[in-house]
Amino acid sequence: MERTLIILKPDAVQRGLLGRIIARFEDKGLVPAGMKLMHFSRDLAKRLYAVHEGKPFHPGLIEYITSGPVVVMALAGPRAIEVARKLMGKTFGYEAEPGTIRGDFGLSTTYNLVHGSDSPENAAAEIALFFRPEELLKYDRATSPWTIKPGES
Ligand code: 3AN
Repeated sequence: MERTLIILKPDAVQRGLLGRIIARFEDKGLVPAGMKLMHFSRDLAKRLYAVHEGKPFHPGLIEYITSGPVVVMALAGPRAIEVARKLMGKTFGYEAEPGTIRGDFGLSTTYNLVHGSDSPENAAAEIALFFRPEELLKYDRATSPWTIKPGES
């Protein structure tokens, strides 16, 4: 089963949207494999956003992601990376389609509520930044056979 790394950013925590955002992923059938509440150091934030180093928005992005607690989750499911990004919607709230997390809850260029890995390579690297292998749980939810037909890929 594919895994993706999701971060509920400081605005999601401060606005009390954690439950509503996590529900979107749960409703879709993605299953939490790991979850923690953290306050990123600047060093950790820079490692997460190393690919954006040098871009004009990079300093603001580091400021934002270190400005308060965040929730970090590894989610598992078929095509979890693509599915999670569809649920999140386009990067900026004002462009994101209604029905998506960013489309329903955000309007900002900076405060865009969630992060989701964008490729299998980045998902593996990002998950390893936050979780030791033994912190990632493999289990079936009671409803799993009705979310994904057994044997289906
Ligand atoms: P996404 O989160 O939709 O994958 P990316 O990978 O293009 O978006 O950008 C990573 C993060 O960088 C975004 N989540 C957003 O917080 C920030 N970002 C990207 N472009 C801008 C921008 N022009 N102004 C401010 N922040 C930006």
